[in-house]
Amino acid sequence: MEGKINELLGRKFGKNLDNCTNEELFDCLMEITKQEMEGRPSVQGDKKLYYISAEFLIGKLLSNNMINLGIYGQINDALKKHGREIADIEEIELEPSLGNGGLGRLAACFLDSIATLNLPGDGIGLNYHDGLFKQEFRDNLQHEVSNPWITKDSWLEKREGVSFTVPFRKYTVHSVMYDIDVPGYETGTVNRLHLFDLDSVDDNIVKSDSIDFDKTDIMKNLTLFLYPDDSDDAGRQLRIYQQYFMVSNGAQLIIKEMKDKGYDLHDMDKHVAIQINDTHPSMVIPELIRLLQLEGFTMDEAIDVVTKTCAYTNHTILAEALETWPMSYMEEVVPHLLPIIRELDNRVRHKYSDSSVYIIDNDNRVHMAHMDIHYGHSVNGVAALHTKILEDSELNNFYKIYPEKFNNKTNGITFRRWLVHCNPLLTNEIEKLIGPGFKKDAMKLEDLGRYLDDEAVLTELDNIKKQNKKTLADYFKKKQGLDIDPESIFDVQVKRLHEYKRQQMNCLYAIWKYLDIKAGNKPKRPITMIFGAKAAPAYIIAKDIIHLILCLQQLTASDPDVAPYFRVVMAENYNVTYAGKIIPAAEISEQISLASKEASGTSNMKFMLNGAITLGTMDGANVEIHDLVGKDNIYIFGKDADTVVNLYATSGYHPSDYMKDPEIARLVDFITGPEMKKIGKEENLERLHHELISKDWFMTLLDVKDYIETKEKVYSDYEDRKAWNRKALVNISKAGFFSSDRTIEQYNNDIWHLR
Ligand code: 26V
Repeated sequence: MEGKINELLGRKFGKNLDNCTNEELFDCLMEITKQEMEGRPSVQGDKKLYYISAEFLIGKLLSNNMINLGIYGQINDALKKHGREIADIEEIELEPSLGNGGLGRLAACFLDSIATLNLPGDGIGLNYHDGLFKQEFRDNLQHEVSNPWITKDSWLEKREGVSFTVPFRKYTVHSVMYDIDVPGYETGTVNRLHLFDLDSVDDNIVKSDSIDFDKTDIMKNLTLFLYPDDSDDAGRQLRIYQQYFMVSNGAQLIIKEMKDKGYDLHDMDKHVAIQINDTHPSMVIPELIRLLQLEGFTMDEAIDVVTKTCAYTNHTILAEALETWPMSYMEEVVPHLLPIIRELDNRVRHKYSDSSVYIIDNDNRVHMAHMDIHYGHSVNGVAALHTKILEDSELNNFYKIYPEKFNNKTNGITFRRWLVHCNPLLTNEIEKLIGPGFKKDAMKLEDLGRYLDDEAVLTELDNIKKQNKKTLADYFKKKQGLDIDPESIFDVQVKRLHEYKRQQMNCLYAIWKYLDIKAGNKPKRPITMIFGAKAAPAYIIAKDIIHLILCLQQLTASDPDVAPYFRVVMAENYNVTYAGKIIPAAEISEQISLASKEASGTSNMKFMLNGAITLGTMDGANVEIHDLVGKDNIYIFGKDADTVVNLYATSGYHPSDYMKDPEIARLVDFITGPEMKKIGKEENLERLHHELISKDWFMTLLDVKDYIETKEKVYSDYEDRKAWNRKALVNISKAGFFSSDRTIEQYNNDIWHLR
C-alpha cells in the first residue's frame, strides 16, 4: 500500500509520503478508495429496495469507506511509518451535511447496514449543494452561514446519460443523477446512494455570509439547501418542489431499472420495495400511480401494485412536524397530481365515515401520512414505545382499520462508524477480549459479560475513557479555544435543539449547580457539562436556549469561585464529525426528553455503545435500553409517557403551579437576574423566561426537581469508580441489540422480503 500511495503522489504532485501536504494526501487516498470501490460489483437479486429520503446525513466518508473496504489498517500503517496521522487527513475532508439530525443519520446508518448484509438496496435523495447551514457563535448567539461541501474531486460521481424529465406547472426540468458508492463492511460489493440535481442550480445566488437566497427562482435554487427555512410561503413551496423532484426522479429510476431487467411492471411489488422515510417522499405514491397509468395501467391496477410496493416509516408524533400541504400549493407546483390525490381521497371517503382518516381535510389540506397509511402496506414506528403511542393514540383511528399494517422497528446505529471508526481504543480492547466477530455480529458483545468483575478490564476501560477525554479536550482547545479539564466528569447533551428535548432543563440544573457552588458547596470532582446543538433558523425559542447555554458558558468560565469546579461548554457547529469526537469521551448521556415526545433517539445508543451511562426519561428507545441493562445501570427520572399524554388530554399542566415552589422559581428567575443580564441580551433572556413561566409546552418544570436530584445521585455514584466502570461495561455488552444490522434484518424479514 505504501508503494501505491507514493506512486500516486508522485504521479499527481511529484511528491511522496514524506513531503506531500495533507491536502495532497487526502486527494490520493480518496482516489485509491474510489478505485477500490469502482472494481466491486453491486449487490444483485430478484427484488431491490429503494430507500427514499430527503436526508442522508452520511458524514465524512474517507475513513469509513476504507474500513468497510478492509484497507484502513494497511493505509494507517503506511501513514504512521512516515509520521502521518489519519486524523489530520480526515480534517481536510468537508462533511456533507445532508441532514438535520436523527432521521437523516438513521438513513445513513441504514445504507451501511443494507450494504453490509448484502441486500440489494439503494438510497434515493437530493444533492443539496449547501446542505444544512453552518453554525457560528457570535455574541453568545447562533448565526447561520452557508456550508458548501462539494469540491472538484468528491465522492460524487455524475452518471452521464441518466436524466429524467420532471414536469412542474411552470417549467419542465431535466435532472442529473450523482451516485455515491456505499461499500458493505468486508462484503466485496457496493450499493449506491443516488442524489438527484439540476445543472442550472446556481450557488452564487446565496448572499455571502448568510443562508439568504431568492426562494422563487426554482431553476437556480431547487437543490441549494436542505429544507430551507419554511416560515414563509416561498420556503414552503420550495419544499414541495424539492419533494416532487426527488420522488419523480426516484419513481422514474425504479421503472427504468425494472424495464432494463425485463420485468413486467405489473409485478412491481415482486421486484421492488419502496421505503418512505417520514412523509417527505410521500408524493411517490401518486407519482408512481401517474407514471403507471401512462404505461397503460388502469387506476385500480396502479393503486393495487403501488400499495403492495410502498411502506411508510413514521419518525415523530409532534403535530407541527406532520406534514399537511394546502391543495392550493400543490396546484401551483404539481397540478397533475391533484386528480390522483382526489381520487385516492374519494376512495377513502366511500369506505369510511370517520373524517379523521380522510386524506384531504375540510381546510383543503393534504395529510401526507394518511395517504401513506391507506396506500402503503406497512406503517412502522421507530421504537417500541413510539409504535405503541402511534397504535393507541396518535394513529389509533388508522390502527383500528389496518391493525395488520402496523409494526415496530426499533432504530439502530452502524457499529462500523460509531465504534470501530470513532473509538479505535475501545474497539481494540473489545477485540482483545472477545475477538473481532462483534463488528458484523453485534450480539457477540454479550460475551463481554464475562469480564464484569475483572478489575484489570475495568481499569483498562477507565484508561481508554481518560485518553478519549484528553483527545476531546485538545480538540475543543484547538477548535474553539475552550479549556476543559480532562479530569472532570464529562456530562453530555448533544442533539438538535428542540424544546421537547429539554436542553433548557439541563440549563436549570447548571444554574442550580452554579448557585450551590457559590453557596460554598464544592463538588467532589470538577464537572464539565458539554452541549452541542443547532436550532432551526426560524425557531426563536430554540435560539434563545442556545443563547442561555452560551451565557452559562461565559458565566461559569469567568467566575473564579466556580470555574475550577464547574464549566458549561458548547460545541460550535455540532455535526457528525463532532459527534465522532464527543461520544467516545462521554461519561453521562443526557436523554431527557419529555416522555412520549422523542420517537426513539439514536445518540442514546451511540453513547451506550461507547460506555456512557444514560441519565434519561422513560422515552423512545431509552425504555429499551433500560430493559436491557437493568435499573442499576441507567438513571431514570421524570413522569412517564402515560402521565404526560394524560396531562395534555386534560390540559392539566400549568407552569404557574410550579413557579409557586421557591426552589424552582429561584432557578427560572435566575435567567433574567442581574448575573445573566450582564452577560446576555435582555430581549432573548426575557422571552425565554416568559415562555417558561407562561407556556412551557414541553413541561420543563414538571420534571426539573426530580432531574436535579437524580443528577446529583449520578455524580455521587461516579465516585465509586469500580462500580461505575462496571456499569459502563454492562452498557457496552448490552448494546448489540442497537446495531442497525438488526434493524435492517427486521425491515427485510417483515416488510421488504428481499430474498
Ligand atoms: C419535520 C420537519 C417539519 C418542519 C420542517 C423541517 C422538518 C424536518 C424534519 C422533520 C421530521 C422530523 C422527524 C425526525 O427527525 N424524527 C427523529 O427521527 C429519529 C430517527 O427515527 C428518531 O430517533 C428521533 O427520536 C426523531 O425525533
